[in-house]
Amino acid sequence: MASKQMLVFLLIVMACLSSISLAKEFVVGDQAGWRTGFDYTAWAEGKEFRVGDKLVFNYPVGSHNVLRVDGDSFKNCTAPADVKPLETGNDIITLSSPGRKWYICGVGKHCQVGKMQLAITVQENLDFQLHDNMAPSPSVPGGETPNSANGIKMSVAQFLMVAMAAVVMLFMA
Ligand SMILES: [Cu+2]
Repeated sequence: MASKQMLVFLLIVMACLSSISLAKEFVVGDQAGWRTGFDYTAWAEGKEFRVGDKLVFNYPVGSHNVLRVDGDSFKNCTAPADVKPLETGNDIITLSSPGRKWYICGVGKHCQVGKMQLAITVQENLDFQLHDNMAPSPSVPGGETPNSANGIKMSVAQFLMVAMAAVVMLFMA
């Protein structure tokens, strides 16, 4: 029955599409963007960051930059020499591992005085991660993905849905 197989195919496609939309994009500071005098601690409060989500830093090119640092550098507002700043004005960082993450601006005294500091905690993505190498890595304008953890992700519900579709397909055959 071609139409039944088509239905199963559509179910699988839907499951894949909905899994893609699971990854969230956080625009740091929302409309304010990445600037001095904004409370990024308050901004991050209550937000759930998960592996696979993205941080977007928006700012006028040349005014600021983004440095990924460790906890000590964050506290002291120091930029280690080996940290390459992101400076496109639209820096996108894919959160590729769980744990505490720190970002500061390395321009002038923007960190010390302007409080351009963002600390977040990234939580493990509880979803199944399948076929890590099958998905083409998405292009990341202006940013670099530290580790390529971009794969097709499926939630438990979606996995069950696909499994059910497979069972249905078996019965239809
Ligand atoms: Cu700055």
